[in-house]
Amino acid sequence: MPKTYTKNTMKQAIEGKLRRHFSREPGEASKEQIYEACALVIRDTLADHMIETQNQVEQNKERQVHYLCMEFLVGRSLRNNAYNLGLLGPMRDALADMGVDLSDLFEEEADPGLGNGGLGRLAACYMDGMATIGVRATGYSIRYEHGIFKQKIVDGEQVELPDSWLETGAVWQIPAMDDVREVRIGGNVNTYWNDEGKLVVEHTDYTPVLATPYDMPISGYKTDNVSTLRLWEASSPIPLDMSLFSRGEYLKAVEKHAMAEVISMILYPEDNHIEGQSLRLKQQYFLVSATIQDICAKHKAQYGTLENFARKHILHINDTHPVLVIPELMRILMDGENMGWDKAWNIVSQCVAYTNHTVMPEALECWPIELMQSLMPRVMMIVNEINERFCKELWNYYPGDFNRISKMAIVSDGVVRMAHLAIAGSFSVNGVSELHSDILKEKVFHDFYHISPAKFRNVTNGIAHRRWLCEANPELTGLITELIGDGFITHPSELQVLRTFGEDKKVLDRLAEIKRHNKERLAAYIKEHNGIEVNLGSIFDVQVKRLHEYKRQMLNILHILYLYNKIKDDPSAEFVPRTYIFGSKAAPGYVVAKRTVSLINSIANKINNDPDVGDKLKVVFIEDYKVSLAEMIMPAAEVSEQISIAGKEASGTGNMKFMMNGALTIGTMDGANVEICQAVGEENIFIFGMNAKEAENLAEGGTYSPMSIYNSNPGLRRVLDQMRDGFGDGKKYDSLVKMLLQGNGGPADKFMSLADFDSYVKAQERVSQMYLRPENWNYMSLMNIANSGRFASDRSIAEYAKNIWKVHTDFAY
Ligand code: 26W
Repeated sequence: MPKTYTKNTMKQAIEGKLRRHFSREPGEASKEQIYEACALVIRDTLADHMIETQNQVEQNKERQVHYLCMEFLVGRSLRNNAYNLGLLGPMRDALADMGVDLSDLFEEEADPGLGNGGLGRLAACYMDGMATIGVRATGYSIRYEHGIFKQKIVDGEQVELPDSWLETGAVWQIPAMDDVREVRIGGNVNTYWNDEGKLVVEHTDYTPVLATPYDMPISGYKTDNVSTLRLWEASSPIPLDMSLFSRGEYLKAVEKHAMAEVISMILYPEDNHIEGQSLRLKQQYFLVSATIQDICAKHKAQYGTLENFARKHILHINDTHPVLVIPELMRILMDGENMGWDKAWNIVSQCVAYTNHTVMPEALECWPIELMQSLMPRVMMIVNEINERFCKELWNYYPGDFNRISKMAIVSDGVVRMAHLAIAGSFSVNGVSELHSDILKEKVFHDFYHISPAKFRNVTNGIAHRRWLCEANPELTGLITELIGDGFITHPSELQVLRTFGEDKKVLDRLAEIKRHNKERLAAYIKEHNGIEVNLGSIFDVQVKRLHEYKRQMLNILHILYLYNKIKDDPSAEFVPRTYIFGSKAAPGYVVAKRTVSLINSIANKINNDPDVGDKLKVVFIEDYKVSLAEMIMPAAEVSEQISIAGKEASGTGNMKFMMNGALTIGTMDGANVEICQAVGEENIFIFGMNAKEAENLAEGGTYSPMSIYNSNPGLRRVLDQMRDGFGDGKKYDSLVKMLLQGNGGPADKFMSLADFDSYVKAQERVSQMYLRPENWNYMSLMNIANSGRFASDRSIAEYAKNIWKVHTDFAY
């Protein structure tokens, strides 16, 4: 069990930190200094546990999981760690004595934005799950100096500002200077056979980049097991004072210096879309090379050999971004350890496991051969060899079928297909929801599935329910604990017991009251930040996620305008009031997405200021959506919008956070919505629209005509015409309307919002009707909470551990 504190020992510890780190007495310290002092107290405990955990792993020679991901959207740490260590109480009391409010202090901490969206947040939820259920795990990523940009809305448009999270985030990171590694980028490779008949590889003229690790201890709930998140920072070993060199060489040195330093400067803000920049590829190789060198060096120090590597390590790659771990480990085993190809390949392909997180074609990475050749010449040689051997093997399965083999090749058409490399070099490939895993097997990776079906699995995503329920919604957690005890904190499936309270009016009323309090908190935030007074009696209907056409924020907008017209046509008609809440960052170069942000703000401005509308309808765009805001928004939501075109959202995880906090889902049969529907039953969710098969057939049939829907649906036509003309703020959205009706080079309405519009309107009517019957609504809400346990990351991690990683956990189903 973790070290405990009483109020008094906690107070002493905080005061001690204030004195020693800031030379301040508590009365003189700033809030920021007190925050840091608290963080340091907690960090000390975690650092002790981190060392103990590492010692145990070493002593017991345990198999370890290494989780590689270009993104970790960890969120704030102070509250999470204090909660997990059971120190929230003593800290709150100690600070109260010092005249400081703990909740206030939490706001001092920057929200580290080391990720874009789903992928990065999932990685963070998994670190929590792994620590809690006793998996020995290390996460690896890049210590981006600037995480995802800060979003400002200026005159209705998104403006991106740099994010400097390190000012208050650095306190959680412990530099490990004795583990600095060197990554070599570019240069030339010469190979020759030496006298003993071994291939010698010489790498010259490369740019050396130093990788310095910063370790963030990640706590688990009530356990000494601590996971480590190792973040690599890039710097140059080349000193800038090169006065002894000729001028030309000096400039070259400066160039190399700058190239190295820039590697960990910024997170690419594209989500589900590849820009193909060489810096991004350097980042990927930097992460992979530093990480695998680190793991190998430690392994060798312990075992004296890498021969038993696969028995002791799992290298889990989160999407293809770290897939170069495959050729990089081959390089180390062959060039560094003198292993032959087959032996090295056996090791590599037995320890790499790959999770796919998207089927969007524009997100499936393909890197130009020349670029890879110039940035990592030895790795490219190895990739070519992997490809050759792989194609030979394919020939056995599909003799003579050139077409199929070239479609499946790793290197083809001038590019390296990273997903194919990932599948060829790993022992396990999984999707992140049942539907998504089926689509991988049946469509995206069908030919690969055909030759090695046993490699393919599903592990449905899960969320850290302690962060998203227990910490984010303490009042609801209090009620649940009162009703069923606190077992669900470590055994989330126990939430099921809540089903027995479905007929208990008192419980349902309490549930509604708690929702109301959470709505009040969000309403106050909206008042302060948007200046909008929202109706607390209205349905809080929320769509928060990255802005992407496939996620169909557009469908939501079309419906809001449709409702607006209804009110305008008959202001005295019955109307169930709604507050539509959006939160979403658009990739800076994604024109349609940025235009959509602007559209939401234009309609918000129009609707919110129309006296005919009053408090029946409001539209709120919450600026700079991030983890800490999500923690306030989820508990306040009543309707969760999960309306992607079926077949495209791999899983979704926001859907799970909403459900767990008692919001009802309106959604398509996409990603994990399908399993949410199974879990709660069709009567406790609002499903609409085409399913994945229907959507695919319509898209592929070539008959889809949004223009004929426009022509035959007057309500929709009116909305689109209004959009075309704009909403009185001087902005026109004709380009978006054109995208929907004619397309812009590509198909019109690519994600078929118009095809699902009618069905969506009807589902929304059902939502409104249900809201008029609070006892039914609250019952449905309770059923959502009660059936959300299977979407906890503890369950997902237990599945990974049991079915893929083959490591022990303390989790009992
Ligand atoms: C390099 C550009 C890029 C960046 C991020 C391409 C692809 C990505 C991610 C793989 C996109 C992503 O975050 N996918 C989301 O992963 C979540 C976790 O599994 C799923 O819940 C979401 O459905 C999926 O969109």
